[in-house]
Amino acid sequence: MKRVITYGTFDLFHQGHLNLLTRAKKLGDYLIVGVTTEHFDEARGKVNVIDSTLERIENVRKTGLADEIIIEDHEGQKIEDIQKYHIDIFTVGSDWVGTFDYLNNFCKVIYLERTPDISSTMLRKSRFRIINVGIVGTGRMAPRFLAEDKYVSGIHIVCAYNPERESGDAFRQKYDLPVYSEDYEEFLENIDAVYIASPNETHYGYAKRALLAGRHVLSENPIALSKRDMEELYAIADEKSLVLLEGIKTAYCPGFQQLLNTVQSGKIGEVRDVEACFTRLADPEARERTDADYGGAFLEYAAYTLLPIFKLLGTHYKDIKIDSILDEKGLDLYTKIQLIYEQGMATAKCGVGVKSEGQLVVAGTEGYILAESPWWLTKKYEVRYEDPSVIDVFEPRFQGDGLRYEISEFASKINGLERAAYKLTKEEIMAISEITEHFMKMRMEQRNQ
Ligand code: C2G
Repeated sequence: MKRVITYGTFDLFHQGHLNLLTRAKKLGDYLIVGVTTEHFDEARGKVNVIDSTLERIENVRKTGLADEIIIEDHEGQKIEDIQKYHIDIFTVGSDWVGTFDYLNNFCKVIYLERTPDISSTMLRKSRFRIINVGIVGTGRMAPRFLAEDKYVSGIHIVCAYNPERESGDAFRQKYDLPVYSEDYEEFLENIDAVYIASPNETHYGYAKRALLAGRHVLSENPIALSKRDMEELYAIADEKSLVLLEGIKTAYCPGFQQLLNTVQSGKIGEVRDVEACFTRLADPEARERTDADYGGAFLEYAAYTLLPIFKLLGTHYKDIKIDSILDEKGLDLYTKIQLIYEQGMATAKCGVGVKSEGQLVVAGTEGYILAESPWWLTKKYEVRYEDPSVIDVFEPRFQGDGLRYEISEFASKINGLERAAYKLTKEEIMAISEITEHFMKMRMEQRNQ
C-alpha cells in the first residue's frame, strides 16, 4: 500500500486545492493531509488567513479525498510525520519546487502542477476590497510601516503626508511614493485609511480630521492627550462605523497574547504584582529628548508598560503615584508610575535618558513570569516557581518587528473579521488616556512652579 502525504493551509478552499488533493490521492492508496494551524501560519509569515483551523479541516474532510487529516503546527514536522506514518510519497504544488527536496532523504518528493489563476490570496483580494492607506508623517516609523505592510495582503500604501516639505521630498525620492504637503483633505481623498506616525501632539488633530472625512485610523500612541479628546474620537468613529486603532504594538503580538493566556490560566496563581520597564536611550538631538512639551519617557513608552498592568490587574486601581526625573527643560528622562489595587500593585517604568533592565515580571501567589527585554515584542518568557529547578520556557513565534500584527489587526477590523476588540479594549485605552492627562497636567504644574 502506497502512502502519500501533503500539507497546506487550504484557506478559502478553492478549485486549486481540490485539484491538488485529487492528484495527490491518485499517487497512492492512502492520503494523509496535514492542515496548518494559525500559529504555524503566523510563524511562516502568513498572517492573514481567514478561515479558522476547524473550518479549513472541515473543507478538506468534505472533499472525501483524505483518508486521514492531521494538524501541522511546527517547523520540522514534515520529517517526523514521514517517518511516523511510513510515508512513501510527499507531494505539494509546483509553487514549492525545490523547497522540499531535502525530504528526498526520507521518501519520494513529487511536485504536482499547480492550478493556474487561482489562489487564496486572489480570493481574499476579491472578497475584500484593497484598503488604500496613506501615511501621515515621514519620520522613523513610516519606512517600518512600508517594510512590514507587504506581509499583510489587502493593504496598499498609496501616498504620504508631511507638511514639512523638505522631509516629505526626501521621503518621496527614497520610496517613490507621492507625498502631500499642503492640503490634508486632498491627501485623504485618495485613501480609505490613515496610519498616523507624526509627532505626538499632532496625532489627535490628524485622527479627528481623518475620521470626519470617513477614513479609518491607525495611530501611533498616544492618539489623544486627554480623556475627553479620546472619547470624542471614539464617538466619531462609532457614529461613522470606522475603525480607530491605537498602535500599541505589544497588544497585537502573538507572544504577548500567549503570556496573558498563561497567567489567566492560573499557572502562577493569583496575580499580585506587575512590574514593567521599557527604556531606550534616545539621541539627545531627537524629538524625544528635545521637545519638553511632547517628548519624554512617559509619552514614548508609558502606554507599553501600562498595557500588561491593565491586562492583568484591570483598570480599576485605587491609587496612583507618578514620579519623574526631569531635565533642565522639564522633559521627563525617566518616569515611574506606581499603581495600587485592592489585591495587588504595579509599577511601570520608562526612560529616554536613563537606562534600566527592560523586563516584565508578573508575580503571583504560586509563581511568577519573567519576560526579558524585548518583552514588548514577547519573543520569550519563563514561568518560574519557588523550586528554582522548575522553569517553563515559552518561545512564542514572532516575525518581523511586530508591526505586521498590528497592521493585520487593522485590516481585519476594517474587513469586519475581528469578532471582538479583546486585544486592546476601549476601557484600557481610556484608562491609559486618563493617566496621560494626569501626567500632562502634572508636568505643566511642575514647570510653572
Ligand atoms: N495549490 C495548487 N494550485 C493553486 C493553489 C494552491 O496546486 N492554484 C496547492 C499548493 O501548492 C499546496 C496546496 O494547494 O500544495 C495548499 O496550498 P496553500 O493552502 O496555499 O498552502 P501552502 O502555503 O502551499 O502550504 O506546510 C504547508 C505546506 O508547505 C504548503
